[in-house]
Amino acid sequence: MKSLAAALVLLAASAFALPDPGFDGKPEKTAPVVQAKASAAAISEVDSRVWVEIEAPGKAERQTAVDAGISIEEVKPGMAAGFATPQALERAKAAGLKIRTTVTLRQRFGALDFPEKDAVYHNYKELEADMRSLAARAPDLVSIFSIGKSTLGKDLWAVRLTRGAKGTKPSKKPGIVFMGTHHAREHLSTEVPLLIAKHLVDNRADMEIARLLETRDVYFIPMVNPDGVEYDIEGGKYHMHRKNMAKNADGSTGVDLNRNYAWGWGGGGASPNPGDDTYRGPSAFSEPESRAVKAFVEARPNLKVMISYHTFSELILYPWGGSDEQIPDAKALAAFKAMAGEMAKMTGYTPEQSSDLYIATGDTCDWAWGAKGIFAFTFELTPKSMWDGGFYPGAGVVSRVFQANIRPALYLIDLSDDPLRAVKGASVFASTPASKSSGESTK
Ligand code: 0X9
Ligand code: ZN
Repeated sequence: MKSLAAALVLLAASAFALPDPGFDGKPEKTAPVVQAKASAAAISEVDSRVWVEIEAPGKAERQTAVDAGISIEEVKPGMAAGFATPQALERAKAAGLKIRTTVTLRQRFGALDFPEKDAVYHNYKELEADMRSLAARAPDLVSIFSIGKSTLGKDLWAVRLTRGAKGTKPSKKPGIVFMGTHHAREHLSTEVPLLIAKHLVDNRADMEIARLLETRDVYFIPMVNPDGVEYDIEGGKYHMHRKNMAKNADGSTGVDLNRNYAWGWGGGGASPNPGDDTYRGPSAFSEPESRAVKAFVEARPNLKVMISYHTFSELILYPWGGSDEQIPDAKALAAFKAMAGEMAKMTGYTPEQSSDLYIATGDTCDWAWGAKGIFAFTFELTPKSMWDGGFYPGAGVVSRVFQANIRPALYLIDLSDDPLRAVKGASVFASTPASKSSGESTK
């Protein structure tokens, strides 16, 4: 394993990376993302969480760690690592886990700093501005609307791309939704859906993309947790913040939105302790952000596919995540596996059932599949490990990660009319398409 010093050198080196050009070769944006605010510097100084590495020869130890309230972020042979409050660390020790190392967040991430080097990433205002300019560029195709308000009252913006329907007007075309940043510090998960939307608009004259925009109803909600995102970059330094900005009864901040959905809510891998990073909230859908996603989905029975982007680890995950059982519908399971396998070939990511990583209840995709029958995938984007930049891999990766993820996006948009087609390889975007995609629903 690399030393901490080596990793910090690596992270510091990424500070000098130039802003990455967009997919069209033009710089996406040049403005610094945040202005420094004096008050915020102190906040990360009082953050008592630690980065902890535990001995974890197998899933049992990972599960014990998750159940103790540690948010596991990295899995390697023999070990797992992640964030823990002092209380979660004590619970993990009491449960018999062997702790290899702990470091404070300031020790581990103190060298990181947001502004200039990562200016390519979008803060909330910049995201909204880019969405509006996208809509202005192709008003016949693009509309934006708010799906609801965040805990602190920000609009949760959605972009819709389709021909012949605007805003919230219903459509009978098969639908798909791409979402980002349920978890605040996973900023790359906002960039990827935004760049996919831009790609579709800028390449709308391409025959296959024109067909998709004609026959599919495509939604993007790139920032599900804007309060958390803004807090994470406040003051020009990263705060390693995962949750939303809810004020909890015990005075702590935040609910893990990816534990707050009503499928298996309250079960394993989702902490009942408000201070933990994986706090599930006081009840299922207690949070305005997850409630807004629920309402958005329920208003659109045409939605057949969902991607919830996260970082990091380079994984493509499919339900269940809350249980080791396989989903009972054998045909659907075959389609999930075919799609995940195909997209793994396109990206080099690893396909697996979510719970193979660890069991965690109340996640978005379990609910989308379990309650709504939507083929829902969690993508854990780049990098592969904490040592490659973790949540903050720098501006240099944005374009490359988008490039790796555009084909899976086109593939899923294509298959959204009938995801079961995946088992036959029936998409023009598959690596070995069985036949030319008809673009027609087989349902
Ligand atoms: O723990 C999560 O919410 C996801 N990983 S992250 O590092 N982005 O926080 C993974 C969710 C996978 N789902 C389940 N295992 N249920
Ligand atoms: Zn995440």
